[in-house]
Amino acid sequence: MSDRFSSIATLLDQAARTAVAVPQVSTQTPFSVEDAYGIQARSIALRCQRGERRVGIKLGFTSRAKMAQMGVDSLIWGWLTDTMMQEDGGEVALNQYIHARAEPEVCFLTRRDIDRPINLLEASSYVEAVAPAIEIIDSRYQSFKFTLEDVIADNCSSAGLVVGPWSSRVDALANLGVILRIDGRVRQCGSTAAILGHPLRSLVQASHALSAASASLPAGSLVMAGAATAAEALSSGSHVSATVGKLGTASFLAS
Ligand code: OOG
Ligand code: MG
Repeated sequence: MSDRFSSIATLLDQAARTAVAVPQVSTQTPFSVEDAYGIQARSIALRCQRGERRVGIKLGFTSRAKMAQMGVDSLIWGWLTDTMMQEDGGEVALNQYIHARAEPEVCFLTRRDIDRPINLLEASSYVEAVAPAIEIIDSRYQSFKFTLEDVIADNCSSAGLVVGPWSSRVDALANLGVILRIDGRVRQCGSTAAILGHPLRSLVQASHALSAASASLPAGSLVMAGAATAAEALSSGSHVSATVGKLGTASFLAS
């Protein structure tokens, strides 16, 4: 990787570690989507060198609500690491983030290695369990503004995740109501059908993205399917919950 891209990876990694935003990069130094994934890989390698462990991947922009909110209309993916995981029902300190937002998601726990492109018919056989989840996103760019290339380089704003109770009801995922509440008030609502028509399609897309990147995901990994609604900004003292139909609720207290 060129020095130029490697220094962008270091810049973004540092912004995440110090919780200090940086200006958008692609406006100064244009780069391609392929380069952006290279920068992302480099920044994840920096995390792993510090002892972080990959626990899965996340999909982004799998719903129209998210595409419209951020003005980006291509599916993206990034890595999740162990230090991003937050306890369900616990406290999440906001000072580790720059300008964190929360969004309601569905999380898959994989049953088999994902090491080739899979199709929708076989997707459920790759799932051990599903859970309602909240993704905490935190763009490392000032004002949460980015291009497609910028956000991919920034590991797709991955910052935290709260995974609710696991269930084996993979067959019940179609068209479940999704509600994001802050302090008990409904702030966003939608349906699991907003996620590419069915959240299992995110798993299919994940397998294709991994294979295009010559990467694979071991059994026992997490796959976040992408938000069904727009994200909401967080402030300390807020109690945040996401309910996904009969799958139940994931929650945390922002402190
Ligand atoms: C990019 C991440 C998008 C989703 O679920 O669509 C995403 C962002 O909005 O900052 O995580
Ligand atoms: Mg998300």
